[in-house]
Amino acid sequence: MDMEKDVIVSPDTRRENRIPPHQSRTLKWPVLDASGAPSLDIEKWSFSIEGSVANPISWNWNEFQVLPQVKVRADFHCVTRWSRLDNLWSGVSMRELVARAGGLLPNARFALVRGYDDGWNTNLPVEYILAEDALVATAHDGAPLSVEHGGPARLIVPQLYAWKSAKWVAAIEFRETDEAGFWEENGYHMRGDPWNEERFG
Ligand SMILES: Nc1nc2c(c(=O)[nH]1)N[C@H]1C(S)=C(S)[C@@H](COP(=O)(O)O)O[C@H]1N2
Ligand SMILES: [Mo]
Repeated sequence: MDMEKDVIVSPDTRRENRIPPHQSRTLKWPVLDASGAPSLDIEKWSFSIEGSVANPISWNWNEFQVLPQVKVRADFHCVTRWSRLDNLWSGVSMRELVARAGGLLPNARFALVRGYDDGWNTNLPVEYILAEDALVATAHDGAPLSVEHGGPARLIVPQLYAWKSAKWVAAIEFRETDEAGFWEENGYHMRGDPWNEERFG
């Protein structure tokens, strides 16, 4: 479906009606976060995969740059009711990252994702973070990801509401049990599928 043949097109983006219930399309890209961008020193940046994987692993910025890159075209649906269509993300696919951590252990059922903004995290089921369109993105529409949108690197999980797509991603912990993250503790849904309007738990 995509003209660029090396682009993974998110399954939701291939739907005929691409706007989930009670969402409206925006051509802008609003900035939304709980407490603003953390100050990050690229020399000290690292990203880790922890918990229920065969070999927990962590990359510094230079190591992360040389991992195989993918491009994903996907829509982005915020629970505050805006949807931004046709984002072109580039970065490293979650499947690639988990493979480099030796793969999931059989008890891995949920992910708890931490941002560099102090205390912020979010939880989701493992099948969404391991979908073919999920990635740690370092660029958007051909430009390096801006700090306000989560640069240098953010998680993108196109098939869930945007709050699961952790900006300034620091670590992903795979777990047997589901633990509520920042918004989830405040009543937001443990899964957050926009097509089923899973806004609140
Ligand atoms: N680390 C971190 N990631 C975060 C947030 C946050 O506060 N901290 N907010 C989430 C919310 S509620 C939304 S809607 C999206 C917004 O992404 P954007 O600012 O790039 O549009 O980021 C999500 N990721
Ligand atoms: Mo949000």
